[in-house]
Amino acid sequence: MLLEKINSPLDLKKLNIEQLPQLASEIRSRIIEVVSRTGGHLASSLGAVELTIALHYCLNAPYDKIIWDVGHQTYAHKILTGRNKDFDRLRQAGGLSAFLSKDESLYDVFTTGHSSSAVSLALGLVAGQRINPQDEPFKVVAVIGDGALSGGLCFEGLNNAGHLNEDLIVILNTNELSIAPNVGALSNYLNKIISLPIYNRFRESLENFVKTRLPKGSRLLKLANKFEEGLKGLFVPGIFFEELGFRYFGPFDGHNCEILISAFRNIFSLKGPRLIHVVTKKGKGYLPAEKEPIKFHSSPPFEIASGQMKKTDAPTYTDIFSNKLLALAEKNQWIVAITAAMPEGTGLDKFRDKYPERFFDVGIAEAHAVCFAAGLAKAGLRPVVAIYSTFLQRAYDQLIEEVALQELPVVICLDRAGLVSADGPTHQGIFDLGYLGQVPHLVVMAPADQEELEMMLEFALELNQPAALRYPKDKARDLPFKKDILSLGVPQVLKKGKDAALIALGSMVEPSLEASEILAKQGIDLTVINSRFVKPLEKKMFLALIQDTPCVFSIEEGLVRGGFGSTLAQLLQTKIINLGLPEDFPSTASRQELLSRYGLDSQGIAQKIKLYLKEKVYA
Ligand SMILES: Cc1ncc(C[n+]2csc(CCOP(=O)(O)OP(=O)(O)O)c2C)c(N)n1
Repeated sequence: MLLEKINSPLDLKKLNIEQLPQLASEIRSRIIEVVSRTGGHLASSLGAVELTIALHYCLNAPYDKIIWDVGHQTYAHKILTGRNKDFDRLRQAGGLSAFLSKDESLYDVFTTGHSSSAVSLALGLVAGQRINPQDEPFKVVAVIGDGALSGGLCFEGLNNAGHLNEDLIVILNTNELSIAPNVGALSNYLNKIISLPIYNRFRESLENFVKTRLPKGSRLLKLANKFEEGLKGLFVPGIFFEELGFRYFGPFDGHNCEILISAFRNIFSLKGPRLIHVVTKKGKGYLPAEKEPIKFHSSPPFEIASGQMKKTDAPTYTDIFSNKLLALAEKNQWIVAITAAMPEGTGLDKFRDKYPERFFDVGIAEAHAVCFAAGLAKAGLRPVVAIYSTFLQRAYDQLIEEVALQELPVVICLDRAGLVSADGPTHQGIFDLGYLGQVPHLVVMAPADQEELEMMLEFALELNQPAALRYPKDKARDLPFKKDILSLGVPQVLKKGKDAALIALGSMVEPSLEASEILAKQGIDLTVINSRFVKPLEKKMFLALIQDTPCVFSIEEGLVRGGFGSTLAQLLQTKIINLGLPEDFPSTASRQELLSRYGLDSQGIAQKIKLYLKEKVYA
């Protein structure tokens, strides 16, 4: 076994190039074995094994910096940079992070998880190095996928890099897929390049001819140079990147270490912005993932022999949203659905299959998704943008300026709101209550269970104003209380008690009801209120509900600071003890572990309330 001897990229460099295919195969087996138990981003990581080996073989990391976009393709990077032993505990509490973490390894330059930022980060490092030079300059390589390239941020970085003319190296790893099939004009363009590598050979011959055969300084050379430029436009595959100011190299076979290493050695020694295009296969080396790369993009645990995934059949909130939207779309032909590259994750795949002409996958372009939805709404449609809470952060400005300010009836459905399992700090949906709570004209709701989710989606689509609803990545609950008809800003009282009132939001309704049962056994009698709305809130109604209660608590699955409870306290001008999350980035763990860590499960809630009522201590 070669892998056993490798504890750092220095050990990797002791191998000769002929040994690298065997190492790649050992790394693949290790990745498949671990991810089959832990779940994780299998297909992208399998696709990037040789690329990772070649990069570490040619660079001097961590001195040289590799900036991986997103970080979901970095399992081989983790294994080669001293984390092979810990790799068994991938995505577990106290184990290795799902993406990259600056706190985990010196080889992870930034903590990342959101797409399309690598070029900007890398360019900042290069420009920074120019102003603050080191004794020995370090190389900076950004590794991006064709999916990342559909994000505007990536273009902004490339545009700026060409202009600054810095020594930046970008590796573009194309595999025709984002999570779902990659979309957009640029994706078509890249596919054309891949299918016609002859162009590149033509370009090389042309360059060689111009440089070697024509006398320096001659008119003929000048003419030929002009001619070469003109011809490039016709024949050079990466003309798009060349026009942006990059030298384009490729496409190279991204699964051939020898080719990659020879190309990297040559190209890394050049100057200026360079883009190296490598072509890989998602899921490479594991047949089930090669066949179904979308399913294996981020997979739950699976059986290695069959590729069968170990999934529970219980419907999730995503499933409930997905089915309800279909039912509503059947009755209302103006409903259209938009995703930013996550049709499966958001549950919009069913809508896509049934109403392809009313469905839009805009690529990893959240800002555009929300802006585009505003345009659709202005044209008389009822757009539903389904998006993960954490990724809506990318589109905050568009939500304010293009949706709310225009008072357009766009419905935003925030999946993965609250604490999320395994993906770690970059993917927590814990900021939305704060940032949505600030937006004028926006109605914000959080369902307590699946029936309420259905009611809220229907309600949002009937409103003639912007609306958002948030729900967690979890099994859908079916709580046994009869739901009142939804009315703007109006809460529902679920249980009356005399000792304290607990105003719960969305996912916190169930553990609050359970906590009230725990406390009832200890002689504490709680009122439990399901707020349903984050905003607007019917002030008089809330005041009436809590007027006879000596103590009031709020609870939310989000940051307390600037969140639901603190806003409620401000609105009611009364003291409310706010339970929720501290101002922090929750580290990797399962959702249940995180809820318990922050006292947001039934036991934790009961304990906190009891402590406060008995000793006036807020812990
Ligand atoms: C801002 C943002 N939106 C969505 C995602 C979810 N996401 C993670 S990886 C990925 C696809 C990336 O595709 P690509 O860059 O081509 O890499 P590949 O997986 O194909 O190697 C997406 C959409 C994300 N991480 N960040």
